[in-house]
Amino acid sequence: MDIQLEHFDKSIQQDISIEPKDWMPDAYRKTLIRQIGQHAHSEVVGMLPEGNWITRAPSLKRKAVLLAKVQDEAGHGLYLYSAAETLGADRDDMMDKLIAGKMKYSSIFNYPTLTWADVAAIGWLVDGAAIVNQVALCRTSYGPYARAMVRICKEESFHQRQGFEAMMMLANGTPEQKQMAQDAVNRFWWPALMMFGPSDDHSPNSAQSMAWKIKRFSNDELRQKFVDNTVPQVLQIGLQVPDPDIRFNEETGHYEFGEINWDEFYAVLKGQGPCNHERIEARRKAWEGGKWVRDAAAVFAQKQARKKVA
Ligand code: FAQ
Repeated sequence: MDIQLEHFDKSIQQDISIEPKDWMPDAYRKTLIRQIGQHAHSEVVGMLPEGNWITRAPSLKRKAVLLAKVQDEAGHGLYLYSAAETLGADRDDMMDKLIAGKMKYSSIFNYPTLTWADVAAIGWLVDGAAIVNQVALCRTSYGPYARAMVRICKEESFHQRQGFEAMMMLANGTPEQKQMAQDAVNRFWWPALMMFGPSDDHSPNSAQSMAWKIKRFSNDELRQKFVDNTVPQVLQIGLQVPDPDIRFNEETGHYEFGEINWDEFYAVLKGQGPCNHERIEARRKAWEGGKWVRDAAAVFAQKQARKKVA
């Protein structure tokens, strides 16, 4: 066996993290660029549905919290683009691919935020789902990705708590507010379950990613963990899970849940979700509109580098 491959396999087996300068199989590098790139795009596209409510937040406190949260998501995008760059990915190329529809981002951000309760639902359910996935990624085999996840998870837990608190306030408010909260849960529950990806028997990348310890748990395992964590929270604030099949199984200690609408999931992935076009258009405008800033920053960096040499 090739000595480099043998060393890589041994590191994976022994849980020694793979670092940017280490030799790694091309397919491992490619998978990581795909996953980290998609993850970075999700963080940045994910700013759009909530950003939509910054000017309409119901109080100064909610506005300040939302502003901080949306800024955090931009920061997460930056760590993740940097992590992808350590693998040789080029940021301009990743952006071009996102805008051309050649790179994915999380399906969840193709749904609109129709009311303030939807913003609470994103914090609570979407960040809640993201944390379940990302806590597992803190032990992913590629060092820079794992380290980025540690910091991101700390911030995501604040996001989840603020979303839960905002939703709890609505659920305990007037009958109209409670209904608004329930409607938001109805809209976001199933798309949040879809965030974990296709079921294990339809997930083409899982087996190899698990073998490389990029993924530590399967899509279905993480989805189940999210359901088990979240159903009691829904019930605690007096709302209902919009799934007639939800039921606690005393024997397994897990909640059983109904069938996900996979046709909807794949349609969203193909660009047919309610906001796919709008999201990509917003990113295209921001990318093109920000060109002069990137150009100016590049010239400044060159000048600074020349000064150092001189
Ligand atoms: N949406 O074989 P698998 C956040 C794709 S962060 C779109 O199972 P894999 C923070 C998948 O890429 C949310 N595409 O793939 C926040 C693959 O595409 P391919 C993002 C999806 O990679 C909160 C194909 O389907 N988090 O929310 C989705 O082994 C609030 C086949 O799937 C991450 O990205 C989907 N839901 O497992 C921000 C976490 N699911 O091969 C703002 C890191 C699957 O055609 C506000 N990523 N696909 O290129 C992962 O853990 C994995 O990539 C999975 C998918 C689990 C998402």
